[in-house]
Amino acid sequence: MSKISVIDSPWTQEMIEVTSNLYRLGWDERNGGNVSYLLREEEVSPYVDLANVTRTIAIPFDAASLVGKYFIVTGSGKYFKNVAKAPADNLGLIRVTADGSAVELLWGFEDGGVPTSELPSHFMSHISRLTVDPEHRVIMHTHATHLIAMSFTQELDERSFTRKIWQMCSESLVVMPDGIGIIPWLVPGTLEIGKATAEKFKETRLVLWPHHGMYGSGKDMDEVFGLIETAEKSAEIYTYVQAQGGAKQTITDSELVALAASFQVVPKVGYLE
Ligand code: 2HA
Ligand code: ZN
Repeated sequence: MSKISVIDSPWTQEMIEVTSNLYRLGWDERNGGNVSYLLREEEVSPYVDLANVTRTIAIPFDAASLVGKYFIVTGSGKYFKNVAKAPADNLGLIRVTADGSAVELLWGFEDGGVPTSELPSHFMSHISRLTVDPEHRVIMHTHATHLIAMSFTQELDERSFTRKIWQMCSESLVVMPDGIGIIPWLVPGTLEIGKATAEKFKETRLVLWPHHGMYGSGKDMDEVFGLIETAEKSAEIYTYVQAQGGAKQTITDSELVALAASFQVVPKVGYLE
């Protein structure tokens, strides 16, 4: 029985849309950035033959707690710029093998590609977020320009960095009451950076990789994109404020407390006076 084209699936369309938007915003130069999206079998089965594995690709860590799970992911070395015009080369639909040591390719990477070099960070982060949020589905990494710039000029202290982001947009605290986690600078693509990122994701949905980019997580594409673009917007405003000579006034802590109460969010404990 022939299936409907994978490219017409809502989840492929969401991947095309989000990678195109991230590129359009100037955050994902060259092969920068990567996205992985956890899919349910019933979302996948109308589009692909689940028994037809085109390749099996070993992964360098134990993904035992993701056995049998399906993800659509961006490819290693692939450019977000090109996803919309060639989705079947730049994206891949994978399933974790029964022993958690590899992934089976069910669709995509047609020019021989493999999943993102950041698959360890993505998989460890999915595992971490699923333990705190059963609805969790998306991990997104992007080189958001102003957040990266702030990682050079500001202290890499989670509380002080988060407070600056909260102060620059009235919506920031409402969107990200859990704040921004920060890991040390680490070599991308390694298990070490994956472990550090996943550990931070137990407490927050945003993790900054200093001098590199942002990781976001959430239950759907809009939530994660919205988190990252709100943090990045605040970082952009921060940049302009500094360029204009620094803030003469800001949103005060008591105003932030009132904001949180009004929108019924709980700011990370200890972050406001
Ligand atoms: O995939 O952004 O962190 C390219 C990257 C690595
Ligand atoms: Zn990166």
